[in-house]
Amino acid sequence: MSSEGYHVAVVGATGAVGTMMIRILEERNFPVRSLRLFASSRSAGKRLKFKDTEIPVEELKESSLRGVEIALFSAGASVSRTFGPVAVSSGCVVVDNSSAFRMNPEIPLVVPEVNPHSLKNHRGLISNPNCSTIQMVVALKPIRDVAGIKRIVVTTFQAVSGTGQRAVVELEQQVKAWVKGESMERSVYPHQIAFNCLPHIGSFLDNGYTEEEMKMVNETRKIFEDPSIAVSATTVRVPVFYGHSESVNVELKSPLSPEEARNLLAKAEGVTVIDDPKNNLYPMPIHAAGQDKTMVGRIRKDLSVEHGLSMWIVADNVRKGAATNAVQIAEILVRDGMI
Ligand code: NAP
Ligand code: 3JN
Repeated sequence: MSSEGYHVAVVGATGAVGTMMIRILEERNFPVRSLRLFASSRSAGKRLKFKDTEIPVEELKESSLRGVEIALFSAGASVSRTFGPVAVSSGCVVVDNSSAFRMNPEIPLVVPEVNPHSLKNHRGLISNPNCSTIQMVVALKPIRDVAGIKRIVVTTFQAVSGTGQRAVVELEQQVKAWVKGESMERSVYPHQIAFNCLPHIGSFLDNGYTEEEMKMVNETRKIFEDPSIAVSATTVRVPVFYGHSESVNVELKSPLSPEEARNLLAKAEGVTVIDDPKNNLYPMPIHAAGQDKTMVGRIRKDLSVEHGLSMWIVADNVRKGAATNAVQIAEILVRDGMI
């Protein structure tokens, strides 16, 4: 690095995650020497704000990332597959938000509060997990360290921002149409999302689960480096703009009381405990939206198994679930001289 910082790029800069990446680089004062912004040809020439400058968006091409030292990708898996390895071969380190490389055993899948050690010996490409996985493993890590985990049963309640900017607009327009008594248009989801819940995120697979559900299963095992953990996931889209919520039941290897879990979580990196149900205090997406902590509450004994806990986990899916996690990874690379 020069004393003035790094040559950084954001790929997918005009999207829900990309625009948040730009904001998080600024908020966290990441050492940026230059920032280049890439998207599709549709957005070329558009200008986006970073600090007190306006940066033009460029169309992503094969040679675009030459001279870039760190690139944060969030333009979908096919863009990552096409342009990620090319960028790496020109000396760039890529932190990729897509599912393209997550399950590749050679590529680290990283949540800084959970497995930063896996960044050691990276080969230029690093994967950011799925948002639903990130918030769950941040909350379960301190519990797993003390009591071990046999099995996780999770149901998610995922905000529309997880689908991208078009879905945020679709929910907004359906709500406005409902208020005016007009019929609702839909193009992003297979059904109306306003005032509804869709147990359907990603495509359905032959085993009856969705892609999002199987991402949670496989990524959790990889991050915890334990293929024996049983994970059962049901992922549901709900009419919330920002903030994914999760109901999690965890079967432990050894006993841990709700009180002990609460104390562990209160000290854990990246976690805020909000757990005073008698005073109506528990995490909600309206609390989590706009900040970076994973919030945990409703911590109680799971009465259906010998060593079980139930809890409710909420985080901002676009920040901690995607953009902040990626920038935190880049910060570790810089801090530990891995770039
Ligand atoms: P979005 O709002 O739809 O934005 C998509 C972005 O990708 C836009 O900037 C778009 O540019 C750009 N893009 C599309 N095709 C491109 C191409 N051929 N070349 C260059 N750029 C292209 O979606 P999003 O919510 O930000 O999500 C983007 C991706 O991030 C997802 O597909 C997923 O892989 C990943 N993601 C990860 C998580 C996570 O859980 N970690 C969460 C959400 C998303 P234009 O504006 O020019 O079309
Ligand atoms: O739906 C959500 O809440 C999260 C969506 C993530 C997502 C959306 C489209 C494509 C992903 C992802 O990060 O797994 C992908 C993908 O990269 O496959």
